[in-house]
Amino acid sequence: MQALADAIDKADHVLLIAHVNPDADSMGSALAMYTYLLRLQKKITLYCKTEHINPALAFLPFFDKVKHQLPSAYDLAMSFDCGSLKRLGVDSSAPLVNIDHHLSNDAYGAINLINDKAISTTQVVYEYFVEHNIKINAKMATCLYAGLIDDSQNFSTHKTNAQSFMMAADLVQCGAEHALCVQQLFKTRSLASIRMKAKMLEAAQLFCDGKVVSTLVPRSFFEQTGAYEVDCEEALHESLDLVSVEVAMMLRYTKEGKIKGSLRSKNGLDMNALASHFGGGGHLHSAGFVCEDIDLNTVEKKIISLLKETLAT
Ligand SMILES: [Mn+2]
Repeated sequence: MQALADAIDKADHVLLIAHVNPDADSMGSALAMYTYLLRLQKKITLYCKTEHINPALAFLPFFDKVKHQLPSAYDLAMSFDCGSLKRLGVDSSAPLVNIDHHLSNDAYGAINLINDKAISTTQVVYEYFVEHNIKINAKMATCLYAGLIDDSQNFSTHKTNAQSFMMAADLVQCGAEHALCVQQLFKTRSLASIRMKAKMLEAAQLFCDGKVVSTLVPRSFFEQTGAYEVDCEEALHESLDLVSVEVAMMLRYTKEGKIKGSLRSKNGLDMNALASHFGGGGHLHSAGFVCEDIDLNTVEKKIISLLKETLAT
């Protein structure tokens, strides 16, 4: 990707953007790039619109450098793990490099480094580093590894392949802190998150002969538990593990009163296509959307009727 190398070379001040409600993949890929750009002695701002970032990510090197305000000037911007421009939460005033692995990514950047076969955006960044003979130090390795294990749910998703394990081995060799990443991302939880999970599993309902599980999350769940948005993920993933279930969905209200839908599937059912009915997108087995001026039950009904058609064919 010579275009990106040239753009970095020319830039003085680079703005790195993690998506709203960032996960380990978005933050990890942005922080790996941050660490690399420090080496090049560039001026860098790492921006994320979300002010209350999941504290589980605080172990990532240079996490304390994240800013929630844009600098007045910068001459190159890069987005990480943002499938659409909306997810950035910002309009870039400089040429934008779009680094991502979402199937639905519409190449909104001036430069697009997109590989929808990649298991994580950190894989895309890793391959860029390897291709350009950029030495991966221990800090970069930990950031890249965090995105790899988080997006692959510890090497358990369908995208996991030989390459994922080779990348993991190489990163650990480069000094990635495997134990720390596992501890922070999978073995550390708040009481609030466990309470959220309990509420969600209790609220889950089956549809379509048990092939679809749906969980509606009102704002009161957040108020009663003190959980973060990201704390909803675990119950969603667990509900997909139910023996009869092929699709798991979660619909929740955001702080702004919009509806955020999350769709997960097994057996190859296309969630990217389903999410596109609501202006969203993502990956084949994992997608999402945001909509407004409608209530949770109406959205749920619409999705169930779309799924009924899909499951019947
Ligand atoms: Mn990702």
